[in-house]
Amino acid sequence: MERTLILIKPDGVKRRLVGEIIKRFEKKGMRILGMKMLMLSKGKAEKHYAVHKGKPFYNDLVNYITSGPIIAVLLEGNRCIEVTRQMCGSTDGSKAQPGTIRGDYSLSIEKNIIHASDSKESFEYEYPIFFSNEEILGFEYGDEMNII
Ligand code: 3AN
Repeated sequence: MERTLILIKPDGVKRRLVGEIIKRFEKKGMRILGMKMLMLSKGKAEKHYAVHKGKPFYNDLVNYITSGPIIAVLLEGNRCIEVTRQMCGSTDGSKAQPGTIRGDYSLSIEKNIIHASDSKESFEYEYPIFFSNEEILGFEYGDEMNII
């Protein structure tokens, strides 16, 4: 079963959207295998966004993601990497489709509420920045047949 990582960014936390966002993934049928609230260190933020190093928005991105608490959630579900990305919507909240998280709650390309891994490779790189293997709880929900 596929896994992915989402981060609710400081704007999502400060705007009290945590429950609203997690609710969407739960109702879609994804399983939460790990979840924590944390202040990201600069070093970890730089590692997470290493692919963007050198881009004009890189410093602002690192400063923003470290500016307040974030929520990291490790999800599991059928094709959940692509499904999660679709549910987040386009990077720029002002262009994201209504009905998506960014389309419903953001007008900004920088303060766009949520991060979600964009590939299996990105997930494998990103999740250890936030979770140790012991913090990922691979239990059975027991209701898979109702969802997939
Ligand atoms: P996504 O989060 O949709 O995968 P990426 O990976 O292209 O988007 O960019 C990572 C993050 O960098 C975005 N979530 C956004 O916060 C920020 N970002 C991307 N492009 C820009 C830009 N042109 N100006 C400012 N921030 C940007």
